[in-house]
Amino acid sequence: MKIGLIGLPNSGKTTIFNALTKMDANVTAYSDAKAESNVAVVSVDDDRLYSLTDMYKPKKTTGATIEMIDFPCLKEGSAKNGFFTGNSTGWIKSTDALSLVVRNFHDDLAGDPTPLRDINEISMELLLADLILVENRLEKIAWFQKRGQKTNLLALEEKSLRKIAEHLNNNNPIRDLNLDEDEEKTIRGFQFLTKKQFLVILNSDEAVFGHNKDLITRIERQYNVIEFAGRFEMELSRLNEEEAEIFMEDMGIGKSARERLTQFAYRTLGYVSFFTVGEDEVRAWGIHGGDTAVNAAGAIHTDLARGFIRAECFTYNELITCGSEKKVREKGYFRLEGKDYIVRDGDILSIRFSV
Ligand SMILES: Nc1nc2c(ncn2[C@@H]2O[C@H](COP(=O)(O)OP(=O)(O)OP(=O)(O)O)[C@@H](O)[C@H]2O)c(=O)[nH]1
Ligand SMILES: [Mg+2]
Repeated sequence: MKIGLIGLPNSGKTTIFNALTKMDANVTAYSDAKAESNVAVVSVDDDRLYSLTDMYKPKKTTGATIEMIDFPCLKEGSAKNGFFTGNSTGWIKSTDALSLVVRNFHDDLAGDPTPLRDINEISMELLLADLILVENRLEKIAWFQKRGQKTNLLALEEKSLRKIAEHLNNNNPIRDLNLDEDEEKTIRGFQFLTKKQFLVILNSDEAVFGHNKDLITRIERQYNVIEFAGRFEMELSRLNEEEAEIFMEDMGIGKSARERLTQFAYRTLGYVSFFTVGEDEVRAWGIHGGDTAVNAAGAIHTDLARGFIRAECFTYNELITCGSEKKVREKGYFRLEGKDYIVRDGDILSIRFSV
């Protein structure tokens, strides 16, 4: 899973990136238009990994991961000015979800926070970027058709794009539009920005953190939202765990920024984790809810998907109830599943394959 942090200049994207990744990327009071993207992988906390590690005593334990990308600032009017066609485009397009960091603290230059206005502004930028893409493509299709290229595929693409254009013109993101399978197929290559899942991170000043219920309720009418005290949480991420816990308790923060974001992202993006276990490694893997055994195999390695024969499977809960893998077999919980088996959260898989 790849999540891109976007937001207006000085909204605290890099601060939050640092809090999440324990990195030390440059945080500045003034936006640097030439700044590069910061990229890091964060692991998803999962208590089940502790029990599995106890049981298998592997050489290493690896959590499921989420890749975080901190984009340089997004300037007003950036869709028109080509922000989404610049260096960042590839990165932004490759993400599964965009997380919009919204300033909810006073800034000497920009003044008091205007979170609702900021959310609206960026949403509009994203809609506009998609709309430009749609319109350019529609023009091109018209050009092809004028020259006698009239395939069914082109006609279907045109129909889908017109539907999308209308939807965008009514200020609605593409992720809310119902498209049938064929329509989905024709537009997949565009990687529209408003088709991506969208999470709002309200970045509150430590003084007001936890006191923004009304604001959060209003944002929630349209978006998934989570509140962080970015600057405070960046400081926390530099302390050792015990020290951090004391400060977190004081602030009424139950879990670390990383834990909250990864769990929130998992939930709202509909991800599930399965496990692979053994003496070498115990590992959690994140896949989309609804993914099949062969998708799961592919998450581990493309060879496993290509040569997939079957998946041997039992569940984490069965293992814990039985106390050992041997007992799981004795009790008959051990299953063999084919390609189309829908993997569930907590499945422990072993892929049989041949290439
Ligand atoms: N009070 C307060 N200030 C914050 C918070 N988060 C960030 N800041 C301050 O806001 C300024 C900008 O923070 P950055 O993290 O660099 O913001 P950014 O969105 O990455 O900025 P650009 O990449 O330049 O657009 C810095 O001076 C931060 O210390 C916060 O939660 N509370
Ligand atoms: Mg930054």
